[in-house]
Amino acid sequence: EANPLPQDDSSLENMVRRFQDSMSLPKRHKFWETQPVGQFKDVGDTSLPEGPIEPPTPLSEVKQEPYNLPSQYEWTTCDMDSEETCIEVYNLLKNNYVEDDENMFRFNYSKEFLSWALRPPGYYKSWHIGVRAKTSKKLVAFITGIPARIRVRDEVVKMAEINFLCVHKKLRSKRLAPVMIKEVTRRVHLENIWQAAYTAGVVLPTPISTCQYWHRSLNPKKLIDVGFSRLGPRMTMSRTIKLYKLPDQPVTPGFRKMELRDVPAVTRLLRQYLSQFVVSPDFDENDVEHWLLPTEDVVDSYLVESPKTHDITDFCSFYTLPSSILGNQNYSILKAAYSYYNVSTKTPLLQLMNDALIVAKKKDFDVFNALDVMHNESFLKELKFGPGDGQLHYYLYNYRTRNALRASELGLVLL
Ligand code: MYA
Repeated sequence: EANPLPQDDSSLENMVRRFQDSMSLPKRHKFWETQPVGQFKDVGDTSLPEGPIEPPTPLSEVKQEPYNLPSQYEWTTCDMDSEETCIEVYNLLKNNYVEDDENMFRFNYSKEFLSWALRPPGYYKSWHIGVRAKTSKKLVAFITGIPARIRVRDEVVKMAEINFLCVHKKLRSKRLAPVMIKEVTRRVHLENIWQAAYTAGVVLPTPISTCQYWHRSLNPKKLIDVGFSRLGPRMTMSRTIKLYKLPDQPVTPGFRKMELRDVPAVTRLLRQYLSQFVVSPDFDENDVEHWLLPTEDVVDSYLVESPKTHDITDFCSFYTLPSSILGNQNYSILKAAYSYYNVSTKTPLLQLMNDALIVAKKKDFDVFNALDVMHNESFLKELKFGPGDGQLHYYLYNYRTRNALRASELGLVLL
């Protein structure tokens, strides 16, 4: 890569940035400052109303042609029904998607997971957007939206959930991401949808909430061997293994896997439960069937059916998201379960989640992860989860909330 001029470091802009960094002032965001999102300068301004930041424009005024890409690249709509395209997307993400701060692990979403995550009820193929190199046709960037109804307090808003933004490592810092975000925005607007929800590990203008991941070791020896966790002070390996030991079977009577016939009862239970949070999805039976009915190696759901009344009283779920382990001699994959939606009305949440840990362990997961959203704080410490480093920020596009929300006010989990 010939780049003869040391332009990047000496530019005035970068001097300003380094000065701002050193003063820990909020960073400038050349792109995000132009977008209808909460701006840092407005934080704490209680005179601004809650709700859309700008009104919808007439559909006839939405740009009809895609945004311009640098001339070597072209847009492609990724057909996730095609095994071949699915494999291309899978490989792009496997090699270029999110890593931890120390670059030891990288998300490795499976093809089956991507096909599930991107094809919920009412999905738009046009929102699965790729960028290819014109000459080689190689897929070099990706961004997706899926439709969702998201409730914010008493308003149910049609939104896009934006995910899987990825630019090939060799094409970073060339301002491709803003073009991709503008293009997905345009295609969402064409469907007469004007709001979006997304999460990111980076701070952008402006999080509606900031959460933390917690990790529960299921296979502590492997986690320590691969550098995911460390032996605690005054701990031996055998004491650590004993500390994280779990029973062989769930302990709650009536605890079983969710089935198709449970969809109506689970929908009622979940809708009732999620209504207490400030932000949550507005799930109907079709959504519950898609998002929560178990799919092998993608999503697992269990419920408690009362042995006496046969009522469905409690529910828990987790999704499967392995990470590649970068540069370890002995292991290449970390098998992680991520807590999804959990509802307790009769079984204490602590006991329900302990049963979830037990089934996850039986399914050979190495670690069980959970955010501190919803009521999760009530079980994290007691069930021996430890806080992770790094945070997850939640964002809304073109929708302002009065204040930032506490993580426990969020009833939404994005994949
Ligand atoms: S979060 C996961 C994001 N993906 C990764 O972290 C994978 C590894 N990283 C990469 O592939 C690249 O680093 C990416 C940036 C692609 C992330 N969300 O092209 P650039 C801003 C939003 O030179 P690159 C997820 O998928 C950055 O602040 N913006 O940078 C949710 C700067 O803008 P500004 C981000 O490093 C995505 C500009 O991009 C993110 O080559 C939600 C720099 O562009 C980020 N995660 O590429 C997207 N990272 O100057 C928003 C950087 O202003 C959706 N940036 O600071 C918005 C709603 C749209 C729909 C609306 C409908 C109404």
